[in-house]
Amino acid sequence: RAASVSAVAEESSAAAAARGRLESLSQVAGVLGTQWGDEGKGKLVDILAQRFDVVARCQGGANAGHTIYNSEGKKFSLHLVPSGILNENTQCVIGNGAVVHLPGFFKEIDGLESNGVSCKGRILVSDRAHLLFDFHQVVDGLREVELGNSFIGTTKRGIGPCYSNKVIRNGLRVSDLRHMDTFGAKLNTLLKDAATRFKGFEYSSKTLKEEVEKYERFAERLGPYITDTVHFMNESILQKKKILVEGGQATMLDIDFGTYPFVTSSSPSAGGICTGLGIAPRTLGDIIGVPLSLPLQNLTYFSVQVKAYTTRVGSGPFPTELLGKTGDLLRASGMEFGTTTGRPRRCGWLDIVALRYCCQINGFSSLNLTKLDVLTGLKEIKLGTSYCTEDGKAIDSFPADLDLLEQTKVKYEALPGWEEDISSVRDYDDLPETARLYVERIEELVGIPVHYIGVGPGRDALIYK
Ligand code: 2SA
Ligand code: GDP
Ligand code: MG
Repeated sequence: RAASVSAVAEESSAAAAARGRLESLSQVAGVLGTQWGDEGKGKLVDILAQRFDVVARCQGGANAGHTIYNSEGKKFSLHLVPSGILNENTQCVIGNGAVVHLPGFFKEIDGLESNGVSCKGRILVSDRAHLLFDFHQVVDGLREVELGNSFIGTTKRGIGPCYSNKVIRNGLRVSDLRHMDTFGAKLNTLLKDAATRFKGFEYSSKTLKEEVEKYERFAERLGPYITDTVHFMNESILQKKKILVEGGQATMLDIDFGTYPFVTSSSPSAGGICTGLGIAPRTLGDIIGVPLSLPLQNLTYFSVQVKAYTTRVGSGPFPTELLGKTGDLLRASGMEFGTTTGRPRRCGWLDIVALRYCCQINGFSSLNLTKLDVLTGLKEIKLGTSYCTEDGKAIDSFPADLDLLEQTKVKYEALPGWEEDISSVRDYDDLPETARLYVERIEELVGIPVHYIGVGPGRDALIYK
């Protein structure tokens, strides 16, 4: 009996430590992907949302696919709506850095509402965010066809074409919905440009008229959501509200730092938070190492999502890719299929070189190692620890040059696997020794502590380390 009492005492002290860590999460926190996306960001955001007043998206659009299972095990696939929506006390922000496809947005809201999730008054859409039209999706598809064998493997959600219009400075923003008198003429310019550029793209004055009429209806429906979110975010910071930033995609898909051109068109790394929400870098003091001044007493806390192995969907280099049986096994047991498009994801070993590069760029303070359960049953698990050229010359940093990256040889370290089912483990010490060895070797190689470990898709399948 004494032993069981002490076990209870031990358990509650571990639980208290985990609770303490959660309580001490800073005022502005972020969950960002470190690989090529789909690390399980949605799950952690949903769990952490209980501790935050605001959950904000700062980049990307409905190319993202964030899967969450609620407490009853019901599955939700979110695309543009932030993953905080399942927590009824959280306000959700779609920031200026995001791109908004209104037909998809309303469909997503209708789906949530019909599943009992109330969205009314809980989602704020930036008046500075760009509008993504159906024609952007058509152009996305046409561009992919035009690229032939060099296609990017986009989600065909119109992301690149919409951001192109933003950067070339003729895009339409959410605030343009307040000026329907000039909306049609601006949209006409975009459609005309697309028709000039792409042979297969056709449109008529009837198409334009129908589109404008549709947007007149959308403008009315979106009215209550439209917000100056820059003002809202900064006021929220002054009011000491807790803010969680939810990244879409990941650093290796970043327009600047990813495996260009096989990347998305936004900045899913830490820099995208400031530009995509209009909050000052000093709110991210922990990352850039600047001493904080009032009223921001809390350091920013960044949780970095790392899948215990690596996946990538779409084309582009993937140094630790497994093309044989082990890759197929990971795909099957990890159910690695695109949340937005259903495409099979490419699978490979954890790439420490890419992970270190990501940590340099983002300055993460902890790791969330997800899907450790998927590795169960493998006799041996490998970690890609360094890169070298074909003739054995060491490559010191993650190469920008795709040709070099394609030829890169990866040096691996092999660790023993485990057989035990770990999906119901909740205490770190209850993991098999070899699983702990794997986690601790990653911490050692990357130099950042692992604070969370995912052992299943459900809300409760998380170990607080
Ligand atoms: P895009 O559509 O222009 O952003 O595509 C450019 C590249 O970015 C990749 N990308 C993604 N990679 C992983 N997951 C994403 N979201 C979905 C998911 C993907 C899906 O959660 O599974 O369902 O296929 C995502 N979004 C963009 C894309 O594959 C291209 O490599
Ligand atoms: P995101 O884009 O980073 O939010 O990730 P996705 O939702 O696209 O893909 C992650 C998938 O893994 C989803 O189906 C999740 O339900 C699932 N998942 C998340 N964490 C875990 C975990 O620790 N173990 C297992 N087996 N599945 C997980
Ligand atoms: Mg995803």
